[in-house]
Amino acid sequence: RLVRGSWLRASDGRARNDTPTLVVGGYYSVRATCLALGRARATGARIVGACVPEEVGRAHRTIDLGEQAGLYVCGITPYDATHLGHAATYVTFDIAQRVMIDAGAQVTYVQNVTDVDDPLLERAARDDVDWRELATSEIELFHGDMEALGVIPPQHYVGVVESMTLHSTNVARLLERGLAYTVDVPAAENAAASAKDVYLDLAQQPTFGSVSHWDREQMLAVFADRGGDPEREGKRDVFDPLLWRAERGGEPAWDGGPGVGRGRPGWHIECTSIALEHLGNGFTLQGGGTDLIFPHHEMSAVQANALTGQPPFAHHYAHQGMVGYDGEKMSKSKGNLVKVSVLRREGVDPMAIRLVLLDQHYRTDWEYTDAMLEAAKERLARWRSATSNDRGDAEAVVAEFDKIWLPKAPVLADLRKAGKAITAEDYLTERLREIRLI
Ligand code: 5CA
Ligand code: ZN
Repeated sequence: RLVRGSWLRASDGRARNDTPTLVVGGYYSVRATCLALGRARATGARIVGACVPEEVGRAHRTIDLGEQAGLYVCGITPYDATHLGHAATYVTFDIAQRVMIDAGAQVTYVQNVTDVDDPLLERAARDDVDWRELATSEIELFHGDMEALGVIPPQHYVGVVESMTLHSTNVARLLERGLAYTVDVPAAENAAASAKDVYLDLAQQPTFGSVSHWDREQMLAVFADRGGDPEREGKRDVFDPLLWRAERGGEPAWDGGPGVGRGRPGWHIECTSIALEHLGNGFTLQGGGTDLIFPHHEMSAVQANALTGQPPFAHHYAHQGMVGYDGEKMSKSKGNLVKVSVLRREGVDPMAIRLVLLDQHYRTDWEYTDAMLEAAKERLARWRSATSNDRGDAEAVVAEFDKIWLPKAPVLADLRKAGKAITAEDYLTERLREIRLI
């Protein structure tokens, strides 16, 4: 199938959707998905839906895909990318997209890039570089890593800066309808006298909590660490999310129009606006890491509900477990990073990296070790050699492969029983192509 998409933003100066990517088959995946599809395949069933990641905190369920499916995955904040945690997230949703395509859906995949945000500005200031240059170089690095990892690009790759009017327009609409309110900026913060921040009034939003299903205590435990400002004076509720941050001296700002004023959007409204614009309300699946369940996905959804009056924003959610290293979550703020670009520079085959990621269950937290990479390199070499020689070792590799990825579906044996002429080499070659390892 031909899938159109590219990693270009409108502001990159070239038209989007101009890079066709050839996808060969491609539904093998993290084990859960594979299990369902493997079973369906083995029985010769026509696959009309795909078992993809879970609802938050709930059991697996099958998503009925229509002909048109919308996928929105939260993109990077472009500094210190791409570490293996990011890569795990985007490879997982690459699988999700391939599953949907394979099930016959026309997938519109949208990803944002948070190209203006506090942590990005802080990093640029620390390193004494222009924040725009930092963002641009990190985005380029990310695209190179994604291409090397065989990730199909989204149809719409959208930056916050280039879509600024979407955000300010939505903030203005919420203010006009009395669903948002303004808060004075403290005098010490170097803003114009008339400057006001804008917050959403959660008391008017009955759907708040319907994405995470968390109680207020759970929410409070992480809110401040994940960009929230529970202590901010003048807010009506501690969790009311920031929609628009009025300009402070020295910070980048855009004209938000009447009622909104100069400033920049809050984090969550960015994903609300970009998804509504490019997918519409009620799209199929929103993804990201588990660190985004609350507040980010909760707030993005509640803001969309406030704008449209028609929940749900996304019908389904799936979250990649956190990848750790040296005993902690791999994160830019802690600096315990293993970067894809560094491994590539060291000469590691990106397909060995992809294999490390595919060998984990997407939903479970896991810790990366160097031994995993060594094992993946060795396994990859063995699998490749089994498809390219006639020493007859393909049978053993097929058995291993099926044990890992198709535990309930001894496909080769089934095919033989059904009288299909297929060799172990043929079979393995086909399987490895499908997960892009050869
Ligand atoms: N720009 C926002 C999303 S709108 C953001 O969270 N950016 S990020 O650069 O911090 O992360 C990019 C993606 O990688 C997010 O989906 C995030 O949930 C995921 N992620 C970050 N760290 C890890 C990790 N250690 N393991 C797995 N996924 C991670
Ligand atoms: Zn997001």
